[in-house]
Amino acid sequence: MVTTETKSFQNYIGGEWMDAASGETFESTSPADGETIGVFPKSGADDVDRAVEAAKSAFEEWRLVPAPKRGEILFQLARVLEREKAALTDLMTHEMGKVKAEAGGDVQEAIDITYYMAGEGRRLYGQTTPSELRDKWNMSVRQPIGVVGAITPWNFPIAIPSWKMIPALVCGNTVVLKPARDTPLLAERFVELMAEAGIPAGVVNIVHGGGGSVGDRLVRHPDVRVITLTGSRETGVEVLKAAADNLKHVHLELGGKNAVIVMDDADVDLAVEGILWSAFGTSGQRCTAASRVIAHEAVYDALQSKLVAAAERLRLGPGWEDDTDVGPVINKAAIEKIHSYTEIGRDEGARILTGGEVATEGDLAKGFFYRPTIFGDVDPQMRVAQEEIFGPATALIKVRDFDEAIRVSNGIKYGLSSSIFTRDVNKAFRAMRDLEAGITYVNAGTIGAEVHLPFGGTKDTGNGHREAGQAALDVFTEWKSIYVDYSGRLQKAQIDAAE
Ligand code: UN1
Repeated sequence: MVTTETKSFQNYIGGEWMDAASGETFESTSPADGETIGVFPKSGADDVDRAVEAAKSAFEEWRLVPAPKRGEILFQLARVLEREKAALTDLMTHEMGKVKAEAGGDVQEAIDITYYMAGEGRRLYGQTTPSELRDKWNMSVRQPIGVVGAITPWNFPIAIPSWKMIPALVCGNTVVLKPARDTPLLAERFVELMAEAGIPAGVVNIVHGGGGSVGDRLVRHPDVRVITLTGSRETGVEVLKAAADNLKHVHLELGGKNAVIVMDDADVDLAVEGILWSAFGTSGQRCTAASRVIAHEAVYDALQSKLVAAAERLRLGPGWEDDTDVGPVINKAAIEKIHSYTEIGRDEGARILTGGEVATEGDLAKGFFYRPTIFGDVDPQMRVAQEEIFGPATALIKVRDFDEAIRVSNGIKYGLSSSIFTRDVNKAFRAMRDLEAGITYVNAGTIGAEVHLPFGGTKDTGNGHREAGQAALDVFTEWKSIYVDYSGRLQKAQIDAAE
């Protein structure tokens, strides 16, 4: 699939493909073997301004296209994505690095949300409600907001742009997408397919480049009314501050430090499978990854030995090979950060039960491979138990009872995903109530959110919004309340009593 000769790609603005105004470029390379995937425009403020202008003028027409018609175009997009699933999956194993099954899942999430939101074109329900006065009609309707700036990460290079763009579009907004610099080709392909499916010129625009230039201008541009970002907590805070002067709507999806709780009555083998999948799937590069395991003391030793043995059986390799369990991490900075946490954990007194090193044998030396790492004897306050590592590493914490497990699980600044393995229905329901997180799994790991439920977190994971499901509509629409008086006289609410 990926070309042997380096291909150049462009921004898509107002229905036209074009280079950055500066003519500068950057390369996308594979984290698995360093292969060059393509050359992309390194854009700046001028390019963003042009894209926002295109999106702003396209909004005037797109907002008037009947929502069911917008939905029909999205149904077509879903079919195009299905047709391209295998190609996008293969490209993802090369450009982002995740393994084939997970890359297919990433594309499938985009297909799922596209079908789901396309159907929303025939719903987008508002409310009607009686008036307190006679001969008066009250209703509320959702209205599009305008230009949406979508800033997306590399870890779900198709799924996350889809969660942001597709609901924005069905609601009648237009979009400027700034994809992650590590996965520009996947984003570019996605936008190409959107154009093929019939999304009109200017309704979707893509501007490649860095956060400091493209992202910052998007966030500050007065004509961008909504910013939706998935990224780090630090970036989220910066974006929120930068958007404050223009009182923009800001939707933030930030970090996680998610825990799996394993109680003394749990099916330990099932828990091991769930932890392995949640901690080392996508090489731990999910905001929903299980980077902590909180085990009841009665099962701690058994869980630890089974988990370590299972982690050591995982095969590292390029994502496109069928027998690979764990792919590379995204880039050099990532592998350095992950390894620095191994050092931090060691210094803090955690035991490195397995992993803790860069994998370099054979062809692995060409990419950024880190051995699945398990820290043992971890104290809940250690940095490896508090900070997001975003790599294949998880910290084992021993607790005495259920209450302590909940306390430790909640004892972090983030609140994205959470999980408990137990056969006790009472404990399961208490956990569902008391875990401070946007997502709780019972007898499953911390990953695997489905697109028709709200996705997002509490505390420092975000700013109170959710994407996916019906909740996403609240990010991309503004409520309007409409009162129609057909009495033929002036009636005053709160003052005139209806007889
Ligand atoms: C993310 O890591 O940013 O539940 C999103 C999951 C996926 C989405 C993860 N469906 O892990």
